[in-house]
Amino acid sequence: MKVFVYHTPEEVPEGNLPDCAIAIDVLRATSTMAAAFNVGAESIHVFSDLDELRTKSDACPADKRLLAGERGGAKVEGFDLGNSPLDHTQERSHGRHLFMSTTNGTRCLQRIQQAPVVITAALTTRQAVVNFVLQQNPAEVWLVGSGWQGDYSLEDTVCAGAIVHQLAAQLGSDLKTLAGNDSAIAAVSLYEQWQDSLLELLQCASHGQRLLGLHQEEDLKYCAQLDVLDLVPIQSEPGTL
Ligand code: 3SL
Repeated sequence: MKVFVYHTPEEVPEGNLPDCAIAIDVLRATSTMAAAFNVGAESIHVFSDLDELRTKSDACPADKRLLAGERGGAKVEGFDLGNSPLDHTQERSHGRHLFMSTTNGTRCLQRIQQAPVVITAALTTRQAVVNFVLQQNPAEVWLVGSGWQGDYSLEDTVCAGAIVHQLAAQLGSDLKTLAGNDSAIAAVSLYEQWQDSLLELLQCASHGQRLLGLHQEEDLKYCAQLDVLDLVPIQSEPGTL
């Protein structure tokens, strides 16, 4: 197995695909997707265009759907939910089909959606993702951070590093053998530096700062938790988990 880390969707090489592609948006899209499935959401349909989302969601009965969307960190007007993992409770999300649009997480997922296996990862699901990858044993894995408008995000790269670190430990492999590119080794170094203070790292990160400015302290605390959810969101068809 070779594991490649790409800090942003823009870094992903054109023209080839891995056996397994993993989208990461710790703050907050992939943390929120895992939180929704954890309370029994039926499916998540991901859109970049809000009008397309509204049109497609019309085909789903109103009591079975939830419209969830964020622009600039804030809820889209007229939608049921924004992009907070804490929005998802049993009462609200169980049995519902989510129609979701976020700025960077959506773009990341769409960039890799043609790979044969596509999953999402967050710090909350790190161990479940590692177990899934070990069970599938793909020859080539890509971990792709969503970043922020084309820029590197600390929180996505530290999550990629946490996954590579754990894969290496469980495979009994050294990084030289497992890492497909230098970014994978750098991501592990970032994780090893911050593994005991992930919340502090999220609070230092530029998007963490942005969310703190929007009074989302509890979201940062939630998203900084490691290995608390035993599930892996898997793409069933492009754009749907
Ligand atoms: O950009 C995204 O995809 C979002 O996760 C950003 S936010 O955390 O909802 O602001």
